[in-house]
Amino acid sequence: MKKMMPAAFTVCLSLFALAPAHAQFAKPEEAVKYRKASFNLMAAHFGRLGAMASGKAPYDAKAAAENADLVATMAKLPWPAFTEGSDKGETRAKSEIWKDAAKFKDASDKMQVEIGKLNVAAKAGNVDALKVAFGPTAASCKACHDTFRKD
Ligand code: ASC
Repeated sequence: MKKMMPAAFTVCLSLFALAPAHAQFAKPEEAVKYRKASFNLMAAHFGRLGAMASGKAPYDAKAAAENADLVATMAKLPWPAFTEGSDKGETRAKSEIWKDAAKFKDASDKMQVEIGKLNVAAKAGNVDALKVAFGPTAASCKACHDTFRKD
């Protein structure tokens, strides 16, 4: 099948894969919508883990593993959607994100590291492991919000 793929089509595919992130969004509003969607889904699944970690919901090992996987997947998505010009409109993103891009990247990397640990902990099959990992992960979310999000 691969051999039969016309060269031009292969070139097109490679260009698409290498396209800069901003090319994925036709308009700044679309980038804003996309990143909000990923953050909202992340928060929904993170919240379910939080409910288990705090004892507000019964611990369910399978649900913990599934929710942590979803959080880890969602955590990869928002970053390319902080495109140039998408600091305007219906967004709580502060201009510091663009002014201090290295610091923002650092904060988002830290959060993804914590989420990686949370994902491992959520698969340990006991609520204590989840509790240990949940706090530092929530703190890494908050650290970014405190600096880079309005309100
Ligand atoms: C959540 C959620 C966040 C983080 C943050 C942690 O459940 O929606 O944005 O935790 O509040 O401080």
